[in-house]
Amino acid sequence: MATHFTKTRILSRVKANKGLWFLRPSTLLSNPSSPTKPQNGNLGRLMPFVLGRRYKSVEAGDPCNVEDGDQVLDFPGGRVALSPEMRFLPESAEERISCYRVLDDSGQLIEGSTFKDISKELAIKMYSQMVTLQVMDTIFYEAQRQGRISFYLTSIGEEAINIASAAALTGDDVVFPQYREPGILLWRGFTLQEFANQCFGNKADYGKGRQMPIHYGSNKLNYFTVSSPIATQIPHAVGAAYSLKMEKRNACAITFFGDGGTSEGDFHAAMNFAAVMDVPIIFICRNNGWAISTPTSEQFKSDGVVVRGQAYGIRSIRIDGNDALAVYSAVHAARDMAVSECRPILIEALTFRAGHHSTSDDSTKYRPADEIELWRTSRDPTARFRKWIERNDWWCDVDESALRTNLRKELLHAIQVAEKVEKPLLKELFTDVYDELPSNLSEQERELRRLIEKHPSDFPTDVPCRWLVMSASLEHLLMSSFYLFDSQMI
Ligand SMILES: Cc1ncc(C[n+]2csc(CCOP(=O)(O)OP(=O)(O)O)c2C)c(N)n1
Ligand SMILES: [Mg+2]
Repeated sequence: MATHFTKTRILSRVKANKGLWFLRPSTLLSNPSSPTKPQNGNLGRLMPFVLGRRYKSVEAGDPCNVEDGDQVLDFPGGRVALSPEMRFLPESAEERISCYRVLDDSGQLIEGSTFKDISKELAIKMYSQMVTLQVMDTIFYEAQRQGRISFYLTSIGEEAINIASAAALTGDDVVFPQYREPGILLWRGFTLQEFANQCFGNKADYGKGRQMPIHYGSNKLNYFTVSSPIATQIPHAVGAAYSLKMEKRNACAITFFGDGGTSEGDFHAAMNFAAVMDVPIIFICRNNGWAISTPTSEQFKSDGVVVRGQAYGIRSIRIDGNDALAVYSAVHAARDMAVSECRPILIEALTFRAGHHSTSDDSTKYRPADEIELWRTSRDPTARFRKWIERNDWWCDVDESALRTNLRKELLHAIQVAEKVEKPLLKELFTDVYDELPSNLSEQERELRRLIEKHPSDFPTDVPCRWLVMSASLEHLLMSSFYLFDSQMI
């Protein structure tokens, strides 16, 4: 059944049936900055803004495959070529999107690969920090097992994504992490002592001991504090990128998230906003195969995450996340495009979570041990990068053992110091959200103090907290002066 349309017939029929308006961009507002005549109150004031934005969206949709003589449907989203064929898009492309790689498994450069050159100094710094991350993970993990900290989460297997992406950014770029990216902080100069202070929740922790271990953050280093609810950082990053754009800063926002994070609505809203607002941002998805015990096959049916970029109108690439040179080169190029063209870029880095999800997880319960072993040994990103720097004669066994021995010593020292530092004041648990403490929080604070007093053995003894000893009736009498008294004491 062939149907023949003419451009005018189609347009007039749709107009008549749907009551829609089809306007060419030029007819919408030839000069978006010249306000239309106010018609009535608020609406009149809003008109220039609304029309100005609509004009842009029409512009954005213009296709490149419309040729002279084609039958075309002109609609507010742009011009589309018409087709007499009823053709559904297939649910997937015939071929999966390929993965950009520079180093093979044995650390040898793949012939013909394009990558950004790095100096010996930079390569050694990158390698040393990947090792630092490994040693840090081993020691903090052991500290958790010994009961010295309450929780920990390693980045084992994802050292290249952490360090090589950090190396490709500048310190002005604002980072919004998920939680498996402490390597960026490390690269920016967060000390082992600062990591230890946060994990031990002591007085020197910038979060004042109010967060679980690994929820690092640093104002100074442009690294937003880790937030437990998955994917909430992604729209925040887009907002920050928009503000960088408005302030015309020579920087971008960069946000990290896992494959699991892409199943949250926040991911989709953020991608769409970033594309429509043309903001300088890099989205890096660490597709490590698992969201705790949920495999990617239960997260999405699409060809991974990279294909979603195009659906939102975002330039995208899939890379080997265990190849430090590929990560460095791709993030470097992405940053250039994001900043100079003011546009979002999506990077899907394929990797594997080679450790348990966290200290609350045992991944051998839901995945084969030999698969974990394979990724931990022959596919380890740090070992691969070491092979490359050794081939260049930039590294040897003596350097390796000196580095690891020193790091171990430094970390053990940092832990010992962190453990001895006082805990933050109990009072701090309730501050920094409201200017003035609301009554429900004051009540919670009083209740907590009463509980600690009643059951001292159930609470840590190293939280400095002087008790307000008072009987219930006396407390009642003094209620009005309580806040003043309390805030001066503790
Ligand atoms: C909104 C929300 N839902 C569920 C959780 C529980 N949770 C914590 S981590 C996680 C898995 C996230 O997986 P992924 O994004 O792939 O990151 P990965 O751990 O693999 O690095 C889940 C479901 C949470 N923290 N927040
Ligand atoms: Mg994951």
